[in-house]
Amino acid sequence: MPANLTPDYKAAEERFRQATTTEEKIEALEEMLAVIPKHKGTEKLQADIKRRLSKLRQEMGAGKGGAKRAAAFRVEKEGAGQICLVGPPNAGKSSLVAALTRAQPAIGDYPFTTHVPTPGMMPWEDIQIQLVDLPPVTPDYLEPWLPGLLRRAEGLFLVADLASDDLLADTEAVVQRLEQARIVMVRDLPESPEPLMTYQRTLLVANKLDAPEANERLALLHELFPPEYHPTVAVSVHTGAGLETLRQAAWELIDRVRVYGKPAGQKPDMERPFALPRGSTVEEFAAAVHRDLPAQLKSARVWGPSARFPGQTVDRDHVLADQDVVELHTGAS
Ligand SMILES: Nc1nc2c(ncn2[C@@H]2O[C@H](COP(=O)(O)OP(=O)(O)O)[C@@H](O)[C@H]2O)c(=O)[nH]1
Ligand SMILES: [Mg+2]
Repeated sequence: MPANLTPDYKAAEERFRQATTTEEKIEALEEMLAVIPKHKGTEKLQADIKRRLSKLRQEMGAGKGGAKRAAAFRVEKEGAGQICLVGPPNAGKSSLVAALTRAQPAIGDYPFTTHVPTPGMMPWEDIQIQLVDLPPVTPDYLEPWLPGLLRRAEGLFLVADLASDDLLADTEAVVQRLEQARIVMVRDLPESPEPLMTYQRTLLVANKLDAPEANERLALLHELFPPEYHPTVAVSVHTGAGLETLRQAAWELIDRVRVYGKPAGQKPDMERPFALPRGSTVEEFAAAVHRDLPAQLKSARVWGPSARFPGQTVDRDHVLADQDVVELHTGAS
């Protein structure tokens, strides 16, 4: 079976080849393992990556508690998608995560309050989106584990501080620092990406709209980051302004569709939608339900936006739309 390795995988593999430190190598291998298509054709390769990873982790761990340290910085993905919050110190990243989720990251007037990634789940309609609060990024401060987390996210919030006179310089510094780490914040993923670069869809979140002169600063921000290239949502955690718009924008940022499963002859399960990348097919939905399903799939029926009429019979290449209901038929049913 062909391995069908994706551009993401190849970029991570290239980073691995060029890595000079053990930490960089581990980060690249973890990324390779995270994005490698999981099927029979790649099983050997997966095992090989795991072997190399555990060897490097052992090297790191010798005397330094490296493995344990690394685990503290990993975030188990949950929900429909993961958004990481990056920004300068004090912009309100932790306040945003606290306001939008039930997580309670430390909030402080002093910078560098947050030292480890702190995830929380943000409800939106019938799904949840994972937000990850992170330490700040400045020209001379970037946690070594942070770029790896950003690469694996489904999207980023770049949080800017409308109460700060250093708004433009601080925000631009984050963009620059991440580009040095080969992460480019974009509105849309490029059609011909540069090798070695990771592109992340990013929403500029301008916080503290309640602050004096916030509107003037927002206008300046728009000049440096024109909204047509940098989608922007202005919010205030303190007054709640813009937070509903932000939830909606977060859903659009992760670029997923919700698909509801329907067992043959039964009502659809409207409680727990599957969230799949936009453009996913019936076959990919089947794989998300169970890894063995695509092989057994005979036909499928679709109700909802992508169906020409309710209950249309479609083949496995049919592209699904948000809020489709899908009934999968296997050999047995
Ligand atoms: N005026 C105002 N202050 C805010 C707002 N959101 C957060 N803050 C304050 O900004 C400071 C830094 O917040 P924090 O969430 O710790 O920022 P972080 O360093 O980006 O995580 C705290 O004193 C917050 O109370 C807001 O919407 N308006
Ligand atoms: Mg914080």
